[in-house]
Amino acid sequence: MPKTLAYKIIDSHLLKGDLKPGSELCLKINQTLTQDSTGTMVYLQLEALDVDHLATDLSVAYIDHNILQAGFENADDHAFIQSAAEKYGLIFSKPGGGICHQVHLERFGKPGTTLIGSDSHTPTAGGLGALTIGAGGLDVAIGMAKGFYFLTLPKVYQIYLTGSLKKNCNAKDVILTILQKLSVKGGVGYIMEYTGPGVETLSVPDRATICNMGAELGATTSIFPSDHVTRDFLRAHHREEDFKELSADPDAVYDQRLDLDLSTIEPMVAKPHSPDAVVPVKEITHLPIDQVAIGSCTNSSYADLMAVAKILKGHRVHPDVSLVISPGSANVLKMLAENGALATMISSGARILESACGPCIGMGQAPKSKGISLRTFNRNFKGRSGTKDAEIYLVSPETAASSALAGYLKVPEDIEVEPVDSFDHVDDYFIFPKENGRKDLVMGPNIKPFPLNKALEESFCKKVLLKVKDNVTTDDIVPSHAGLLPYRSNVPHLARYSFSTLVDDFYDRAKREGGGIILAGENYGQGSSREHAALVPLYLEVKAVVAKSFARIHRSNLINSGILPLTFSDPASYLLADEGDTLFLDQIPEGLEKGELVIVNKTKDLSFSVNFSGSSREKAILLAGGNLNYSKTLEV
Ligand code: MIC
Ligand code: SF4
Repeated sequence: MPKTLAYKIIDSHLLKGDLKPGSELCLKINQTLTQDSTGTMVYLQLEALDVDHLATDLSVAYIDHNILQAGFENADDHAFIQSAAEKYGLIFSKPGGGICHQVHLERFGKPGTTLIGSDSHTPTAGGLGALTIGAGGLDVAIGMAKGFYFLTLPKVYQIYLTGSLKKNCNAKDVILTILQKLSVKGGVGYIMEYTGPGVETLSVPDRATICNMGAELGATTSIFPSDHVTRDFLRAHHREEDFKELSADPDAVYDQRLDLDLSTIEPMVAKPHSPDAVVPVKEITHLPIDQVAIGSCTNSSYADLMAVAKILKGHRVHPDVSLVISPGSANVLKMLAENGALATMISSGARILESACGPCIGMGQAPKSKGISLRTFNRNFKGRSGTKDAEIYLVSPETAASSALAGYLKVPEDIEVEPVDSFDHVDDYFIFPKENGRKDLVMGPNIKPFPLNKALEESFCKKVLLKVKDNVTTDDIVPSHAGLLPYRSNVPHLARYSFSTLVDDFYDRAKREGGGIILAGENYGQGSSREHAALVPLYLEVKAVVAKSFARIHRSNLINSGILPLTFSDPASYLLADEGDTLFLDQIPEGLEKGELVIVNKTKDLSFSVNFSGSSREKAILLAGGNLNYSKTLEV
């Protein structure tokens, strides 16, 4: 039977299950990555799993998110993760080494392998022909401990590329165009697989940019074939031995198809506050801007930043604009320093930041009140920049740099960057595992134990604490910015800010009512993989979230925490309960088994049915009160 590339890799890593869309599989995992804002929880959970060695071929712990050290908290977390890396035999990438996805692409991603990471943009390395999936922290801890990962087999969406990009376009304009066509829900339940003659016109970093923002489509992952372009990239990074040619069978059958002629694409921009609010730049050109931020795991490669340097060369940033640039890796920064591009950026008046996530996660550079900021990043959710009333627009590095000079949103001129056939190889930020690692973990006072659930109850009667609309993000559930990120290892502190982008008093409501239920619309929990968006509700005794639909990673995180993710059997039932209503759920274990439960709304004196459409493993996890206890004894 002819196969898609995604299914070929899945098939070669299958430990359990069948290649049937919608069925649950167990996959062998070759690599894992973590970053620091989710990593503290991952290593606390790994410790709780009580293992003495890792089951993966390679695992890397990156420090790239919580970089500002305004107090001891972030530094404590870094020291903790470093000690865990040493204890368990992981590669540790020190702060300054770069953004996990960019560094992983340059140094470790391998065609044909599987990678899970505690970050939703882990699919970036799909640009190398690897199957790379963002997962909740506990799933990554289990991946390291046991070498497997459970996945509901997605369908495969073929994106058939023809033509080649115009000289003023970037791969960012491709994925923005796809987001415009398909929306932030368009990839839900799919792997996006890129095929067609247009593929070979895109470099590996271009492909990585496209795969990176597949996360914004809601896709499980995105993947490109591994071809001569991949070989050249790996050779330039001095690891040609990692190359393996891979593609779909010519007559592979896909579940959906989108045709895209790259030569018709033009510079695009995502308007506030969603990555799919996309229009061509030319439609809103002359929008005055206050800030331009270039970098992030989407657009911080050497080629992206060289294009920026070329545009800036000999010009000065507009007096009313603050231009900040964060190179994706120490490697990229060193090359820019050596070839003079860094000097060009400085001469234009740019502010150069550390190689890290930086402003993308609100770690500094919050715009001014009502500020308009153009960013080469992947998310523009309200408040994520650190300024609640700021307006964030997502663009390519070329559009960003041209606009920084003009002072307003501008269609960039044509630009060409010469390819590089040999990249630097900066090893100085890695600490490689030693034979006899340390035995203890370094835990500062900011590291608090994570909450654990109890076995599932027979029934409960709880109030609706909050009712929200469609597309609520994990940035809403647990906001992240420079003030809160230092508390990622301190769930009780984070809990105080839960849902604060939407309401002022969620914490008080939850404390007053002794927990409760959340009602939601479509795509609840889109965005970041942060499992804090489940751990905080667990800490606040949220028992169930009833939604029209869930985003994949957040749904798994809820199950891992023992919180019921239920869907309305009839979406219209969303109207049958309101904030403050008392809901009664009875015979819950039986209902889970059947896949259907009845909710009695005692306040309104009516009832409606909800579904749980999980696997038997997921039901067992919920019954056990979460995945940690369930997994301790599990072998495949
Ligand atoms: C993000 O871009 O939202 C993050 C920060 O990288 C998250 C992880 C986190 O919340 O720590 C992600 O995308 O998973
Ligand atoms: Fe970091 Fe931003 Fe990428 Fe998340 S999206 S990993 S915060 S650069």
